[in-house]
Amino acid sequence: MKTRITELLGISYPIIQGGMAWVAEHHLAAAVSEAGGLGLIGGANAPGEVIREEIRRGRELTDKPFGVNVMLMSPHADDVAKVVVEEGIKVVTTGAGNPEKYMDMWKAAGIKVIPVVASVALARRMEKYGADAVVAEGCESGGHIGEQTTMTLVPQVVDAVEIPVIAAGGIGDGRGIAAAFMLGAEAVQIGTRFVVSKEAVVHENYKQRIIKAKDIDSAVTGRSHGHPVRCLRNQMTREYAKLEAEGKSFEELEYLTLGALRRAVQEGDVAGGTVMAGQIAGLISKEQTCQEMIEEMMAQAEKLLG
Ligand code: TUI
Repeated sequence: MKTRITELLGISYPIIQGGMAWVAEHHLAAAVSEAGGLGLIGGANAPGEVIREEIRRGRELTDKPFGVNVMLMSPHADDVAKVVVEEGIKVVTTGAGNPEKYMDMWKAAGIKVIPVVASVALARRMEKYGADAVVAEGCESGGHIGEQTTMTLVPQVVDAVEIPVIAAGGIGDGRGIAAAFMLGAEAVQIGTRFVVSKEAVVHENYKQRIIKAKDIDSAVTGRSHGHPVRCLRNQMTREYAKLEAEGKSFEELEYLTLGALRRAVQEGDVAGGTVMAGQIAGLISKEQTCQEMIEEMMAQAEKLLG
């Protein structure tokens, strides 16, 4: 399946891995790139020097290129934006904001820039500013989300821009990939399924929580403050929702969740921590290597697309 995205990124399969906070570290990024997709190191809230080290460790595991996701709400976004240039990274995706102020610097360094967008307006703006492609991410995704679903967002973005579109949100198997292609996407971004990959350095409790999840197990918190985040329902989401309903400030709620994602991913506290995952968690039933996942998904998608 050759598309403008496989050509642009020099990858064998039109699959990129989501830049998931705490999960998308160098082992996962290297494994996805080795398997023929594009792996990504998630900048999340980490300082620039931590990401520099992650990039260098990733390079010890693979000769294939991988990218970095710059999380624009991070207090360290400026530093991470510079580190990717200094380290010679060739593909950057961005999330949770507008990356305009970094675009000239990245383009001058020959970096392919692929902003994640949740609206047609931002997709158009990114094209105008020189983006090479966009990821159109629907609210089926885990983590920080927009309002549009993948089914509605992807075709509207495809019609609005000339650059290639990568679909994200709710895609976890070959049927999802085929559906995304029918909507006009030229690649997909997959997050939740890769969390349960053998190579992901994620606590077994977190992986099992995703594997056991049912269709309706996720909840969105933070809508009242304009920062909606999708996670699997637990003691943390219930407490957050209760305090949000009581009108607690964004700052007070941030304090509650500080460190909660790391606690879930690294220590396995899936009751009191934050378990970010998309709605497709209900479909995911087993741990596999990244290569097994990618080959299985591509075989199914190719059969469906004929
Ligand atoms: O960025 C994501 N997903 C994320 S980031 C993240 S780390 C985090 N943790 C706790 C709270 C907040 C963040 C976890 N998951 N996806 C890409 C994405 N970007 N989805 C939606 C957007 C988005 C939303 C609004 C992008 C731009 C935007 O508006 C920008 C503007 O200025 O118009």
